[in-house]
Amino acid sequence: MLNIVLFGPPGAGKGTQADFLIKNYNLIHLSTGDILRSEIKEGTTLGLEAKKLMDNGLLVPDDVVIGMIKSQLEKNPTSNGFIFDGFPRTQKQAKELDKLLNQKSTSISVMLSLTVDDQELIKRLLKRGIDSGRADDQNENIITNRINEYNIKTTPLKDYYRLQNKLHEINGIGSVSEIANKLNQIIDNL
Ligand code: B4P
Repeated sequence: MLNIVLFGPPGAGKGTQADFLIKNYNLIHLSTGDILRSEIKEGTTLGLEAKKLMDNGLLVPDDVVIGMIKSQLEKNPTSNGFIFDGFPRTQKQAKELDKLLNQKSTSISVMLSLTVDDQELIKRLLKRGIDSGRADDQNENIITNRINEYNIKTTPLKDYYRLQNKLHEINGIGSVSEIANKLNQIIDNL
């Protein structure tokens, strides 16, 4: 199985690149952000609780997102592999993901980490806020909170995967296709 952690700060291009990877490698795309947004749209209790945190740029509790990923893994027992987009975001999430994959006799193959400077991230997200109306992309203070959450709680995960020789860092500035080509090369050389 090919299991990819697609990593990077908000606005780095994770969702954008995931669209190419799922087609090229026939993988299942699991984006915790997308799952949470669909819970919000359906007005579930989980969605209503998550919305308060997401609208302020804060992370949703670990147990909530771990439960979501667990149920998606159970729903897809025969997949070629998964792209984890926006998950894990904390050490606890990373450890639980390892346990869940271990139960399926598999593991993370690679972490693809997109690096983009804060100024570019803010520019991209404010633009998406205008184009899509996404609540957490509309306000620079909320975007800054998301970047801070990433720097404090999520960046340490690079070390978690670096220690396992799974971390690959890629410059996330450039055309979408240039970046997609770089990701493909890394995967093809695994
Ligand atoms: P996510 O949905 O994961 O949102 P994101 O970090 O903004 O990344 P996304 O994938 O959508 O954007 P992309 O970089 O592709 O998370 C949203 C919220 O959900 C979090 O703040 C948190 O509250 C909650 N959450 C989600 N997962 C969680 C977890 N595991 N634990 C706890 N809480 C969790 O693209 C951004 C923009 O850049 C797009 O408009 C795109 O068109 C543009 N872009 C992409 N590539 C580009 C390029 N090369 N050049 C120029 N623009 C580009």
